[in-house]
Amino acid sequence: MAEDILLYTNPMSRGRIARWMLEEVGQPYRVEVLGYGTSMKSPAYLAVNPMGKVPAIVHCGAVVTEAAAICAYLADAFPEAGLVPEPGAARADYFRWMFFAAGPLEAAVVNRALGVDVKPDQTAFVGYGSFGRVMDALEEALSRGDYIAGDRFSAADLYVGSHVGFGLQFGSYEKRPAFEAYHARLSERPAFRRAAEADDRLIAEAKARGA
Ligand SMILES: N[C@@H](CCC(=O)N[C@@H](CS)C(=O)NCC(=O)O)C(=O)O
Repeated sequence: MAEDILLYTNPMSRGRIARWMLEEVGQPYRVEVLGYGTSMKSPAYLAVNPMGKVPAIVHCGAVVTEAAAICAYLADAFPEAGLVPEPGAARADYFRWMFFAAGPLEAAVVNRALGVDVKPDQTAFVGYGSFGRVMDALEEALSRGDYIAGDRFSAADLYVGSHVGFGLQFGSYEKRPAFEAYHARLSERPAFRRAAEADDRLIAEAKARGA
């Protein structure tokens, strides 16, 4: 059966993660680019994602929102792409670090960028504890091998690696050698390059139109 996948995105967004994942699974997909504050908040799109945020995908009628969920969903939907480790230690790390990145890691980085100050006596209550502890845990996990879950690239690398890449690009992560080496390794992937080129092309076209 021909797969029917639609990606709602904006080239300057976490939609870049979903596009990279689609390129990794190698299935054809269509793209609908949404504008911030405009089509992203239209009634038609709010019916897809009531958050009015990108990315979202629709696969054979099923809606998936949340970049991490999109990665996990596509990895499961297309097992032939080999992006989910077999059950066991690598699968445990796959779930562990994907959820870590979607929860504590993202919250710690965003809160820090927004100047939210977590006092030492509040760290037990805050899910990420402290920014420093999150960064140290991530660095330790990335120092164990080339990939975060077992000895092969998986959707967990794609998701965690996207956060590391954004963090290094926007200066919200320290340039620790383990982060830089990991990002350099992942960005050599042909699917990453294809996705980045497609999104960068959209950005250049919008710029040329004066949008
Ligand atoms: N938790 C969501 C976050 C999605 C998100 O915040 N997307 C931003 C772009 S990176 C967005 O659509 N912002 C538009 C808005 O909130 O109006 C995910 O991981 O997919």
